[in-house]
Amino acid sequence: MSFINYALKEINCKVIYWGPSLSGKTTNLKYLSETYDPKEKGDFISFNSNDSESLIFDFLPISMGEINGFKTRFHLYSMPGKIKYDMSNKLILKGVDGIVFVADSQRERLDANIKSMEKLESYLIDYGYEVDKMPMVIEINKKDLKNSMSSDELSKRLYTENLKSFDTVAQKGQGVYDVLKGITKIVLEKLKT
Ligand SMILES: Nc1nc2c(ncn2[C@@H]2O[C@H](COP(=O)(O)OP(=O)(O)O)[C@@H](O)[C@H]2O)c(=O)[nH]1
Ligand SMILES: [Mg+2]
Repeated sequence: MSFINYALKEINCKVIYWGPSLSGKTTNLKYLSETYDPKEKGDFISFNSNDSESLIFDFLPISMGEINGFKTRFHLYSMPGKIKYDMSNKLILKGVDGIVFVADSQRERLDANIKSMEKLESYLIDYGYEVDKMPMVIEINKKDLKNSMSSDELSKRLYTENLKSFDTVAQKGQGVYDVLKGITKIVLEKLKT
């Protein structure tokens, strides 16, 4: 749930990068943390699951300029994606304003993508969200690899043809900012209504 601080004139939104293990979620946040205007971002916090059993997500806070005199801040999170951390995967969705579904476009990861999407939907329903109304974009990552599926085919298999999708090579930063702009735009549009 976005948090509006009227005294400080700030809007805070929570965006989660969700997807199967190794799809490139951390790579997205890492790239943003390395390239975003240093004055407009906070510290990138990345918890490796080997180091810590309880804190296993990545976190990057960024500012995105002003809307109607309110400073907008986005708190970007990623989840680990491993079944082992199922409880934390679910908990991180609490209060979410927008989701970037990072799909691994390699054909052999199709099942993992589908399972991850099913999990996401069931958790959102558990929290009482209307899945259709949740701001969400699809990132089709690893487009540099030979066995990569087309965004059309993958979107069909994920039943997300109605959502905006972006082809990316997160490892090289390609498309990472398009995805960020895509999701923040939808989140802010929803906030206005
Ligand atoms: N070939 C290729 N590899 C990628 C791309 N994006 C990420 N990777 C690699 O995929 C692996 C998993 O990425 P990571 O961001 O840790 O995945 P996460 O589990 O979703 O956080 C790493 O070795 C990345 O370097 C990409 O666009 N193309
Ligand atoms: Mg990760």
